Amino acid sequence: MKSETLQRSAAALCVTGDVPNALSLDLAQLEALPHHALGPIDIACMTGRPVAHVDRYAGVRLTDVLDATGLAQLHRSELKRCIVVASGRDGYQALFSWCELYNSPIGAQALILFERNGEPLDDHLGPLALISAADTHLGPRHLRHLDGLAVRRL
Ligand SMILES: Nc1nc2c(c(=O)[nH]1)N[C@H]1C(S)=C(S)[C@@H](COP(=O)(O)O)O[C@H]1N2
Ligand SMILES: [Mo]
Repeated sequence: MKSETLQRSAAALCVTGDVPNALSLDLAQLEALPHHALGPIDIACMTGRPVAHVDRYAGVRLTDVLDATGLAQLHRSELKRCIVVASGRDGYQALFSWCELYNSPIGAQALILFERNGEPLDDHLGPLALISAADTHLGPRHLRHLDGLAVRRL
């Protein structure tokens, strides 16, 4: 088996924290969720430094993955106090609030990515990455090597 194939099949995303059912999803389980695509987009750091131009990204909604943990069973008063911490293999973190994901235009464009221009993500980005494509500067929440989501109720 080629190493890229091996890495793709081993890709796992753990969803933990204050959720009714913690999950670990492999790539096949993620790919079974409804697919969403976006692009073309320009990714830039907060400083304005250009990072990348991407014609097409595809993946699944962060909210669809969170819903698979039964998150919606929490009472609304608790959900409004939840944040979602996405982490990369290097410890880099990107944060979302439940309100922005479920009650703002951010949610529809917050994707867990596994495909760029019709191909698996390259070694710099993946196997899994995350983007919040409705942000002003896309760099900070364009998280490479996504490996975990943790829900924290404040
Ligand atoms: N895993 C991970 N993803 C990350 C970062 C990081 O340090 N680690 N930095 C973020 C920031 S602030 C920017 S601007 C871009 C930089 O992209 P590059 O590392 O491809 O230049 O990646 C984002 N995603
Ligand atoms: Mo950045």
